[in-house]
Amino acid sequence: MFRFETAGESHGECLVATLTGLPAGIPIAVDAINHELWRRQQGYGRGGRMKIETDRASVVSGVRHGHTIGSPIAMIVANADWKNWTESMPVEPGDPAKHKAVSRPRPGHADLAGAIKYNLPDARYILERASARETTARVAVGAVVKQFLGHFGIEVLSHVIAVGPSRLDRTVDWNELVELSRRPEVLLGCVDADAEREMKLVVDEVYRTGDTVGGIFEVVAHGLPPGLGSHITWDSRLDGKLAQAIVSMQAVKGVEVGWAEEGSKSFGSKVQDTIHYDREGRRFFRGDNRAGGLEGGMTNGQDLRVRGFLKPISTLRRPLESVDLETREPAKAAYERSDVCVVPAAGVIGEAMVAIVLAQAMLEKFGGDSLAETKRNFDGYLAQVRDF
Ligand code: EPS
Repeated sequence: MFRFETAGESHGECLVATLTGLPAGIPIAVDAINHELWRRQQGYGRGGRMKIETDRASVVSGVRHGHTIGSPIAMIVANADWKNWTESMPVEPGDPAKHKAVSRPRPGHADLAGAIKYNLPDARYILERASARETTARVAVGAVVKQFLGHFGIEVLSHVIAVGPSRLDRTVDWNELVELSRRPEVLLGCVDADAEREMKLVVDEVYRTGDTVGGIFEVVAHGLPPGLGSHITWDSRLDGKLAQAIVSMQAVKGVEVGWAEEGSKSFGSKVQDTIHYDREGRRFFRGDNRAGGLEGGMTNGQDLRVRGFLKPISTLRRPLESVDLETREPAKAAYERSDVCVVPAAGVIGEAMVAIVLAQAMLEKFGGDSLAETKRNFDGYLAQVRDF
């Protein structure tokens, strides 16, 4: 069975990822993993931590001589900041005077709910794991999985649609996303230069005012066969799995598949994608893609389009009202440092999550212990689809 797990604290020694169930024989380039980690670190609005870290994956299991061997893949990404935290977060008891306890929980963060739930008076133990630093490990897993999907002609990319109130109001096509992904510098991850300039002004304003800002990213998967996922049970529907994957991301409060919000305000005749047939190419196609590539919980062969809605990050330079856990007196929430805008990075994390869900769906449908076996099953299915 295909599954992955992550471990690690934001200021601990390292982040850890394990990935089990990928077939043997998939060529894996570590450079490609590191490139995805680099992409996650980019974007206008990042905080001081990104200047400390240059995330790089060390693959310690499951890949030998440049390809997967079927055994669990394990990866480690070292935290460069760890050297500054060895006395504050030692594994041994250490000196309590040097621990950096957090007693003023941040509104919007996991701090308070987690401290109560785990019965820990120091919210440090909660925020260390709740931090979006954890997504480094998800992106490493996603980068491996993308290399698997690439063998089936499936690619996954993202872009930013909105930063706060500033929004790009047009559909973006696949080629624009490919071009965007090749830019050597990432500003706000928007394909449109004018819209990106507006978004930058919003980020400048929140820098000035000590605030933070959220936004919307869109993940697009290209080259999918029809029929991944299923309509038959609630938990085999691909839209539900994608929704969980996206909303599981730190700060994401909502998800949209295709035209969800627009569709809810419109009429059936304006929303459904009409069906057509190309006799020469022997394939069905749609008049539009408002369904976002999913109908009845299954891919329909169009590009998959999933959006994530990010609330603003909860660590504010001008902290909000909170309560001190020790004294129970009103106090300003804790602040160390923070990003003010992470929407482009969230897009990269969203790509990883979508790639993981798609790989799981591919392996459920096509199985295979080796890439050759999975490919044979996949090609057989494509031939069946052509002959349908
Ligand atoms: C992050 C690393 C963290 C934060 C951010 C994301 O590093 P630090 O806490 O040392 O500044 O910058 O995490 C949060 C937004 C959060 O709320 O904890 C990263 O690697 O993406």
